[in-house]
Amino acid sequence: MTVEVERKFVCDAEIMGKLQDIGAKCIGQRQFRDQYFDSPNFILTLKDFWLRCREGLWELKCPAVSGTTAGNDTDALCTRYREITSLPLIQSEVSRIIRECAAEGRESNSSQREQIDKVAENEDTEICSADDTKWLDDLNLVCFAEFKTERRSYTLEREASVVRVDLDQADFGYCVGEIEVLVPEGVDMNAALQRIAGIAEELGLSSEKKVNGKMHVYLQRYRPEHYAELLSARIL
Ligand code: V4E
Repeated sequence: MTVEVERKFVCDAEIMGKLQDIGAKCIGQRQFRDQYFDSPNFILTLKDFWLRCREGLWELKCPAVSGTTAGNDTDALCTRYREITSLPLIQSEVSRIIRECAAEGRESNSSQREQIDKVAENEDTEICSADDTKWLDDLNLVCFAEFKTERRSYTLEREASVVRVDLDQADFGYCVGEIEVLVPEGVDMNAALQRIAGIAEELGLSSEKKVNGKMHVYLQRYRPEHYAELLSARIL
């Protein structure tokens, strides 16, 4: 499994030129549609788990422990998520999180009770294939966000490792850039954080504050109730 260490940045009109200037290689452009799923009472996202289907491929981003010693500025601008891409693993992890939430006994209202009962009824549900969405129904998961992204991707080589830069344009009118390094799980993340900070400096990016991702803006605009809950839980 890998951990994605990532820093988002605001894209300006000069960014493509700057990438070229620092030796970035454009590796292509593609469009994809993302759908994100959660329970109606936001069990997954309130625990910072993000379940996504991108063009038929499933991924669960799970919060990763920082693995760094100091909470410095470089740290604060980056996110770290462990990525699970095997569907059976995703299904068992999601099912575990929902059951754990039930066991914590925080489900007091009737819609939350229904959610737990539904999961309990389906505890023996067989693992299904990628195009079979029965498991979503069984776990009472619904799509809460759907959007398309046009992505232009670049790679940069620094000290024998690859840094990736993506420039994303979402169909709801938001553009964002990402500097990303993939680290094998268990490996120290400091080198990745330093590498990202180095590229950000080469690109002349301001290092003042964290930049919002596509989901942040999407929820703020289209799912204000969900957004407010995530803000008060300090997930966003
Ligand atoms: C992890 C996360 C979300 C899931 C979407 O993650 P993101 O990397 O922003 O999307 P994308 O399209 O670039 O995925 P990739 O192609 O890299 O797999 S939505 C919200 N989060 C949490 C989060 C956060 N709290 N803060 C920031 C700056 N980003 C994400």
